[in-house]
Amino acid sequence: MLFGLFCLAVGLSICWFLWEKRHRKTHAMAGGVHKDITLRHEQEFELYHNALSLCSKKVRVCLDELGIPYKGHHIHLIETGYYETLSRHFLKVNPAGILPVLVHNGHPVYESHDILTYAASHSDTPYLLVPKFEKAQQEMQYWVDKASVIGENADEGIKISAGYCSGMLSLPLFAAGMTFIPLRYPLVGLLFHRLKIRAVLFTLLKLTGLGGFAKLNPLLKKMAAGRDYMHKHLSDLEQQLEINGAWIMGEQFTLADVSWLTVFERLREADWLDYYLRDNQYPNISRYWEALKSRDSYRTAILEHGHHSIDSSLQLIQQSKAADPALARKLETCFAGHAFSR
Ligand SMILES: N[C@@H](CCC(=O)N[C@@H](CS)C(=O)NCC(=O)O)C(=O)O
Repeated sequence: MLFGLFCLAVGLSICWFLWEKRHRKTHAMAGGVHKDITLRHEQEFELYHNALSLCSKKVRVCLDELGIPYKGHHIHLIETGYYETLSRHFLKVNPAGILPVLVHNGHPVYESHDILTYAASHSDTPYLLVPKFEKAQQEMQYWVDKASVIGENADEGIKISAGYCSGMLSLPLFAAGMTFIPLRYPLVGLLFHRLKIRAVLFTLLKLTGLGGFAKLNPLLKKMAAGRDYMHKHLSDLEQQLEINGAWIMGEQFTLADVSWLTVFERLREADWLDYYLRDNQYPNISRYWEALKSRDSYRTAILEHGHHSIDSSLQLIQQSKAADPALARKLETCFAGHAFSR
């Protein structure tokens, strides 16, 4: 009898899994607008985004700076609650299962750096966030890319992008945040995530917590590489600001500044800002970060979209470091120089 029930439960679970798998097909999507796809929509612009997601923040700041009104759809990531990005309803919006997605007149636009360019070209005021001349546009694009998450190879990405480094530096934040998420939620990712390595990572972080993470050398090494390469990107930015003054491209606030704003915001919420800005190591960047925070878009697109998971994770990191100064030291010094010695 018991064996019969067990077999029935296993059979039903397999049927459920196969049925769900058929309805949750995921695959990569190219960046830019997809005119061949039309989604249900109510407004000219709609944005699928998440409070914590760095790439979502970038697009929210961009839309607010451009004065483009949009209808927002908040979609959970595992970091803020559960894998809503792997739900059937969201996979219809983006089969890649990632955020953000801008929908313009029903057509989805993928990849945040492409969304910025697309949105800026649909603003009522031409050249609001983009310089007029082609050479300056190319230079701006270099700085946009340097703060973006392009491609899916993080080990290579950190060498060219501060955006990728901030992803690596987020590992302690994610480890802290997973404390508040039940184990069954990351397990869903093991079943349905296109990029299994991400689901494995979050399951592992759930199992280890922040304390356990600090003992996992392979992950610490990755974080340390991101931490050290970030210095290289910040030195480049410091030099650019020294020459150009107020913003990356000089007098004009551009898509490059939009992109870097979210990199610094991630450093703030993952408790790395003091490490990078202490002792006035980067005086121009310190001044620049203050100027970024004083923009209206920082309030409307970042602060007003706060989420309790971000605050609780940051609080937990700060409390853990205060209670165990060795942990703070380890995060700041482990595998120092390793990234450059390979
Ligand atoms: N290159 C993409 C990266 C998008 C991306 O990785 N988004 C993250 C949030 S910042 C995501 O949706 N992750 C969901 C997951 O991996 O499960 C872009 O710039 O839009």
